[in-house]
Amino acid sequence: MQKITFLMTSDTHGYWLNLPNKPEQSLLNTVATINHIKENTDHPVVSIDLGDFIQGSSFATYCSQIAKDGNVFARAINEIGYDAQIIGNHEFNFGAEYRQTILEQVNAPILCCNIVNAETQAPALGEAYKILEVAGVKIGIIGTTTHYIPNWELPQHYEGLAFKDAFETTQYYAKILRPQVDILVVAYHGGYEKDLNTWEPLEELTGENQGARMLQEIPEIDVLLTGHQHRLINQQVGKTWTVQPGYAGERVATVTVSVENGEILELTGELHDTSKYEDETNFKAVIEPERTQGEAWLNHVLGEAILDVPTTSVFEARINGIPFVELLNQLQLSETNADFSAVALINDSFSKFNGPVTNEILLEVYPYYNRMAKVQVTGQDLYEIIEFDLEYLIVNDAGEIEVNPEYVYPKPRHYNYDLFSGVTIKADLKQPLGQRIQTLINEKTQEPIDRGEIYTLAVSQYRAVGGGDYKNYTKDKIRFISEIDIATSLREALANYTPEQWAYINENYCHIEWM
Ligand SMILES: [Mn+2]
Repeated sequence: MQKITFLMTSDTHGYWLNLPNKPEQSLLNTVATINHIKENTDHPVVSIDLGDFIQGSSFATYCSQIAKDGNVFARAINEIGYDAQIIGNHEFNFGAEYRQTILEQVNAPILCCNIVNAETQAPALGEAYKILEVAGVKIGIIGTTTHYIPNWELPQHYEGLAFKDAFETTQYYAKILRPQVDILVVAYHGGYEKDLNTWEPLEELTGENQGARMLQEIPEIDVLLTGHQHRLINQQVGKTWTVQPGYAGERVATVTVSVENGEILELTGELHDTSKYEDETNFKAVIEPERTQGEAWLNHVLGEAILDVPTTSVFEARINGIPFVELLNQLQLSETNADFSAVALINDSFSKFNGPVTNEILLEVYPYYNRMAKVQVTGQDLYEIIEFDLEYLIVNDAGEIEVNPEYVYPKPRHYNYDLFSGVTIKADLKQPLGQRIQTLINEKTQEPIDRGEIYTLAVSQYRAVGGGDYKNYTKDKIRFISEIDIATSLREALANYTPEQWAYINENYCHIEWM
């Protein structure tokens, strides 16, 4: 009998300096965990990273936007010594040149079966699969990426590429590989669209996540590695073992397969908590000099924000408005000249954007790279967009407003709720979904929004291309996309805003009335 352990990381998101909300921990702990597992395993270990490894942390933003060099991520990946690298959706965020330069520096084979050259239909970012022979055992690894990327990404970031259905392409290669290998591994940068015990859908079945369907309909798979949703999953489903190791290196997943004469005898999996392991190898040296340079840049003070913080509760800020969000809306309005603006309050760090603001604080409060878009909509579109937006909120039996549980589980999606400016919304959340707007008032004219009229609305590029599954945002409605991104625009405000501009925001941040 031979044992093989598949070790996997996913969605590490460049957290080499410290983890979100865990300043004492970083990917150095993840590396220590990987080393510990390898040293304490007396049979072969095959290591796979599932992608989303160059974007997310403020350090990753420093590398892409300031140093304009992501070589540090390739160096780190190479030093860890993976056997395969998979592509995540966030690998597309900073454009083709940045992405390709990093991928070319990665030693491990890049596996991606379903992102293809639009003309030739051949895999464009690496090989579709790889067959390894380890201790006499034949292992097939298929790499797959969620094909939903065009629903989030700027078109110029995937020019010349086509995204084939992840499920269908994986199924196609699984049938080809199965007769050739003893163990078939699918490494899928995507998650599960259904509950793995009840098979109840967990979300609208858009194709973003197809892991459950792979488990149900591709029996050829022995090990299904997943990511993208940042969930902690470790279980057997039928004959397949499947795992997902969370976010930012918080867990390392292992799946151990016992095989004899080509037959699989046993599968077991584990999620290893990385907070328990300290780096003793001075891996830190591998990420120098970027680490030190990045820290210096992150600690630089950009200017002073004179913003009121009427609440530190992110829930209250979302339902009543907050000056920080008004600042984002005002920046989008001045950049695009749109009639109205909508933007999400991404996380609960907004109260830090007050007083002296460093690059670190700015990127904690606004961590994404997003440009600003102007979209042309009818008044009817605006009604439908805001009705869909309001589905984020429900009223419980006690008559209190709360977050719709569908936006909390399985993946928190609070970033899909936008707050508006330039239009005053009067809404009654006790009415059925889709019928909650009582009136929409154009703040410029004080007239109601006319359903037949044409308006312009400023939103993030993510929203404009369809992010968040708002049906009314389609690419044909985009009239303008800014050159600068929202974080850069925030930096300019910190440098240039007058006391009058700050005061205006502090007085005019509320645009919603609950009935
Ligand atoms: Mn991710």
